[in-house]
Amino acid sequence: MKPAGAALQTLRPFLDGVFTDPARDEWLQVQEPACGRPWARIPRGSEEDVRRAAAGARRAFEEGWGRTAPGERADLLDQAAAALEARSEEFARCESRDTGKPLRLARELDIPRAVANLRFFAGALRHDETPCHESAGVLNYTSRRPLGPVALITPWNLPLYLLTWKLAPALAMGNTVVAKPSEWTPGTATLLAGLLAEILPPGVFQMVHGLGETAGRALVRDPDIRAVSFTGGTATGAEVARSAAPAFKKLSLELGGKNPTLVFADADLEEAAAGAVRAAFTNQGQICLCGSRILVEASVLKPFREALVERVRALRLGDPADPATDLGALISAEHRDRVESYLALAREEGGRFLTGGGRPPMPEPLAGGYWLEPALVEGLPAASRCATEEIFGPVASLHPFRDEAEALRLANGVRYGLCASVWTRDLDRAHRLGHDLEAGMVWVNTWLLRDLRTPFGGVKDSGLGREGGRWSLEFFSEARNLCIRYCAGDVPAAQPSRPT
Ligand code: TXE
Repeated sequence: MKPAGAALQTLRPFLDGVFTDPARDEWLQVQEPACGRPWARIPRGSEEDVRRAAAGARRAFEEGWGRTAPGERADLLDQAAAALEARSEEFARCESRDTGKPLRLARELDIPRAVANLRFFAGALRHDETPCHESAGVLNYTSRRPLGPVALITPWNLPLYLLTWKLAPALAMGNTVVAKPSEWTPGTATLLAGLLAEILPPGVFQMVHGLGETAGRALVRDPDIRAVSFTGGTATGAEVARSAAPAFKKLSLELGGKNPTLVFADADLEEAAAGAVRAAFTNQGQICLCGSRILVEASVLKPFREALVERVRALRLGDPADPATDLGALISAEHRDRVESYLALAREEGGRFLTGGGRPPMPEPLAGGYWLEPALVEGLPAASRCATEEIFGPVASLHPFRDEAEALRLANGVRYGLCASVWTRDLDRAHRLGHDLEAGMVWVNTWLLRDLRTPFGGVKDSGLGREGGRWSLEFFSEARNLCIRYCAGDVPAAQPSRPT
């Protein structure tokens, strides 16, 4: 942690291969959530910075990146993965300082996953195929073209993990990129820009800093931007969609969730309790996939509740750098206030706190950080605001159900539909629920077990589109068809007016 009064680092936009002064001399401070002290400043962000970034990305696209051989791009992504892996510890420390998350989590999840994203899409590109449809005397083949400059707008909860999740397929498919990391967590994106400066031609990766309402909004609207991949809140996603619509930009929106964890009496209850606690509280509950509603079959409510409470109480909050720490700080004072306003509302809505929900006393220098004890609440009506709205913090509610039909009704009874996790030993039930749950992803007897080849995304208000594996490659490219009619010996030429 930086001692009080130490000079702030200045993080600048990365444009055309170099860190550049912003157009306006207006700055925001970036705080270290674990202690509340500022450690850096970033530009507030302006339309001028965004214009420059997008125009540079357009130039780099036209000057050749869009026409490089796929094998060459795959090699560059592999180089980026190796360079990032070699500096994993530095990136993990930066991520932990910037987000308040445990260093152990950054070391074990965020940074290895960022490396895997780059490596995975290098491989996916090498093995990519496009279809060819043949009929008598006619050949239709599909080619994929890059879109041009694309915008990647990312949140503060998994900063490098989510940026590289979008960046790798975007570059793989031959697009150039303008990234806007969250104003709360600009650290690792800035480190990545420095790293990519050694690997990519200037302009292929551009990065602007700043607020959503300045830099983010201008980026979505910029005329050179052909697609927007956004991860963030549902309300912001709706605004991004409105801004992108008039120019028919391609859109991928990964938004919020209020995900259910369903625990049936036939499950291994110890494993289910461990899984439910991990799903609810990893990263302080600040992951769109977090299981913030725990639905449990009434016949096992009592022992399951006890197992849950014991596990939640055993979670250790503390210095993010301490390897024994399970939970770090929330991202900001404002965010903690918002989460606490939900805790107050939970009491009004009839919730009973089984554990947590207070501000823990922390020793110096952590006393000024944004700490909150993980909270488990029961007794909330299923339709209450706390049981249906995304809180995005260390808060989970517990709800009993009588049978599978009621479990399904409760699980589907919110406007979100990102993911669900089902704990049961009954294979028929697992398949039935996998089919009927309104969610983009269903896990059975696990949570957040990812295979990067699989589609990722939500239904209902959790988003639009899918990323992952070939879905990412499709999003970041335009499929085009070429139809060739030819005379093949005695085979009659196909009649163009009659579809095959
Ligand atoms: O996210 P925002 P915030 C949810 C969660 C959280 C709430 C708000 O419920 O409490 O969203 O968080 C940029 N045009 N999630 O305010 O505002 C912004 O600068 C273009 C769920 O941090 O959605 C940042 O880079 N861009 C989520 C990014 O959008 C705009 C993760 C996300 O910010 C913009 C984070 C605009 N008008 C929060 N306004 C998840 N799905 O994982 C903001 N931005």
